[in-house]
Amino acid sequence: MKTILITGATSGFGRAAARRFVDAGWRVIATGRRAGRLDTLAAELGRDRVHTAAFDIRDEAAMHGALDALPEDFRAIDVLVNNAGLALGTAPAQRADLAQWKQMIDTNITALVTMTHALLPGLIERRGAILNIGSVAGSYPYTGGNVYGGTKAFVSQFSLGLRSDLHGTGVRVTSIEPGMAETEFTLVRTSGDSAASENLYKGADPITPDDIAETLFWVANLPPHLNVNRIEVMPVRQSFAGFQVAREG
Ligand code: NDP
Ligand code: 8X3
Repeated sequence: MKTILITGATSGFGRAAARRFVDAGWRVIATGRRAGRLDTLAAELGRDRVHTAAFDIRDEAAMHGALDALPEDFRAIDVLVNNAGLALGTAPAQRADLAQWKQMIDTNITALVTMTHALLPGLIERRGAILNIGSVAGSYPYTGGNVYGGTKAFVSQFSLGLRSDLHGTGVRVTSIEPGMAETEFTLVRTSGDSAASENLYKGADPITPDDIAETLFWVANLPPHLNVNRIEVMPVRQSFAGFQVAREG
């Protein structure tokens, strides 16, 4: 039986992935800050199959404490899904809140590399896999995307760098880069504006959490000689807009 650690499993992609992997017989370590949500998930999926660890992923000591406290059955982690992350705010850089920028960097970058660093020795031992959740925002700029897009560009490039460093170890690394997906992402980004969230997704046929769970499951179950470096996936109804020009006068 294989074991997967999924960060940010209280909602959205992470929670759907926890369900998908348990459904297929995997053990899941589910993390996030909302202990109540994690407990509900473990009750739903079975406590023998789901170990939960509630901590703020920006808290390095709490992260190490949770990893040190893993029960024997959950210690041999085969796959790490670095999913916990967020966007905060949509204001242009000149009006952005610096605290929000730092929170995105601390969560989407610093915590992601800290978790990766902690699990790398075991992943190398087991010839495991690292699946990082990037975003189309890391490749295509949009106004108000500033630091969020920057953090996801980091995820994409860090994933490639890991591939290079891990050459010969058998460890696989994939950056999965979704476009618009209906999760709690926009609620979080807008500090709880449910109308903004509903309006964004209305009529757009967005990506669903299950779509990304299925993508993660496919990548994690590929034959061991294959590495998917990067997957970019968007709703059919989302595409690209052009450049903008600030004209004189
Ligand atoms: P959700 O808001 O639904 O889920 C985010 C998850 O991240 C939650 O489980 C949340 O848990 C966790 N998280 C956030 N901050 C922390 C923290 N400080 N400590 C621990 N856990 C944290 O959004 P998504 O499912 O959409 O987001 C998952 C990933 O997908 C993110 O990295 C996001 O950037 C990325 N993404 C999302 C897209 C979208 O359109 N939805 C598109 C492309 C990428 P809790 O709040 O309980 O701590
Ligand atoms: C989330 C996708 O386009 O809202 O990463 O930035 S987008």
